[in-house]
Amino acid sequence: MITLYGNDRSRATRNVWMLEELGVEYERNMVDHTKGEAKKDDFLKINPGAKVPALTDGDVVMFESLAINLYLAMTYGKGGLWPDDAAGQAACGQWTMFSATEVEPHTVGALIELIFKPEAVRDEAVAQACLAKLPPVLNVLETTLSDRDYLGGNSFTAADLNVACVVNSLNMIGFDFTPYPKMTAWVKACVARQG
Ligand SMILES: N[C@@H](CCC(=O)N[C@@H](CS)C(=O)NCC(=O)O)C(=O)O
Repeated sequence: MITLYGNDRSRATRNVWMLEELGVEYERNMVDHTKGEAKKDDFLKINPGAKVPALTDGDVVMFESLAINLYLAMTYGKGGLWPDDAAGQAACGQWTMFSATEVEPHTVGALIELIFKPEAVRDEAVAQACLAKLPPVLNVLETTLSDRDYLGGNSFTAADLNVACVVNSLNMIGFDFTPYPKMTAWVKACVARQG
């Protein structure tokens, strides 16, 4: 049985999205990182870094949300969310790394300063600096999606899920998506799959 650790106020939601796409059975352990539960000894055996999400699947023990999604796709989504061909698989790797290194540091940086931190200690200048990094990154998505419906080509794969879950988080701060019409249509279509 697969167990996903982390509650719905964490990045575990992106793993729930993947698990639901794949239609595999799983159970949740709602470790609440905001209450220090990720620092307890039992959880530290799963992620010594004391962060959620994490996942166990038999002998497989994993952390890092986007890598968990790649594992799930390549294990349970062959020929679908995990393409059969090397080029499609490499696209999943490429876009996942793009999401983790080029997009998420700036989205999370802005979210922390605009909504996650207590108001008294928020830093508007840091938030704006993060937001200022986004246009060239989002333009990569806009350009890519100008001649295709999905990042890897004609069908929805782990590449789309792993980027869309990060880009969509910008809706939490009322981000202006109008300069990116193709990307906006794509992210809406991806998110709508969650029902
Ligand atoms: N890169 C990691 C980030 C994990 C992360 O920062 N998780 C947050 C919740 S979404 C957490 O557990 N924070 C606890 C802490 O930083 O002490 C991933 O994508 O899984």
